[in-house]
Amino acid sequence: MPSSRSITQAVLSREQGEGVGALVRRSIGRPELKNHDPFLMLDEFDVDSQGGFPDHPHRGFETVTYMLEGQFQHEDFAGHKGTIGPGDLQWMTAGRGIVHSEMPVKTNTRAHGLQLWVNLPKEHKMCDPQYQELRDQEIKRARPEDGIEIKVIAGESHGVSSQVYTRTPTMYLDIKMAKNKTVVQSIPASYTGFIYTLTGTIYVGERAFEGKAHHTLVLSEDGAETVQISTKDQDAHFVLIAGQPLKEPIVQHGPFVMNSEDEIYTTFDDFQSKKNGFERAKNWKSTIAK
Ligand code: FJE
Ligand code: FE
Repeated sequence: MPSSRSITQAVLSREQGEGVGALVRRSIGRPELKNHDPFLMLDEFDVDSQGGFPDHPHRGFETVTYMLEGQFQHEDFAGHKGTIGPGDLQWMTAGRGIVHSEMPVKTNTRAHGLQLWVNLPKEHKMCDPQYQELRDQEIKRARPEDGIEIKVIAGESHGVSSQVYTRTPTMYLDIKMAKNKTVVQSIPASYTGFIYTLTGTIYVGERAFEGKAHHTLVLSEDGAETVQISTKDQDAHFVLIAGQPLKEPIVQHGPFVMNSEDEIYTTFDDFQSKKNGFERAKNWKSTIAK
């Protein structure tokens, strides 16, 4: 068995329109990278003050919003409301139902960040909605050596553990590396995973697979329990995301992700009739969407 995972697929994400006047680079969820169990979607979003994601529902999974630059506001049908800024995290378990609005704060800086959709196992799909919110300073860092900073958003790195509770076992690391550095990160053998590169170029695995910015680099599933990542002549910034595959049927209709067609029909009915978790959607309109 190799000691480091290698890269089995590399896909560039170009900007595409999404939501209302928003741009995203879609990683997981694009045609070449459908349902990377347990992950459903990863978007690198870049939204100006004109765009956003006005009132929309979710059921059956979690949305994890991690800001890189600028400010984003959110408001849901239960009155939960707030603003997240650079480095802040919102881990939202939609469970049986959330209706909310996600809009940039109207300033001159773009709102830039990542939104990951983590699927929920069957027994958690209809759980109570939950928010886990961490400010930048509350997210723990591992510094295995000078020039390597790892923000532990979920899971564990170099003895540092995240306080986020994951119903689907998930590792989510934000890694910044100076040039000419090498890091070796442990990953549970059973996890599937990928790297999404934000800036710079990295080299992954024993064969030093080259990954440039805005690429999804899919990790091999060969039982190796580490991944080795190096930089050469450039600093780099990327996220490493891995998780335990659920191996359950996935039936997705937009923002509803269940295990069968039947459950999706029930979900449409629940949403239309405002029941089984969507009660508060009755006559609700967010105050932050235009
Ligand atoms: C969407 C359903 C959705 N990418 N990146 C359908 F939930 C969404 C949606 C998002 C989204 C939100 C943020 Cl803050 C960041 C995102 C999709 O809200 F766009 C469609 N079409
Ligand atoms: Fe949403």
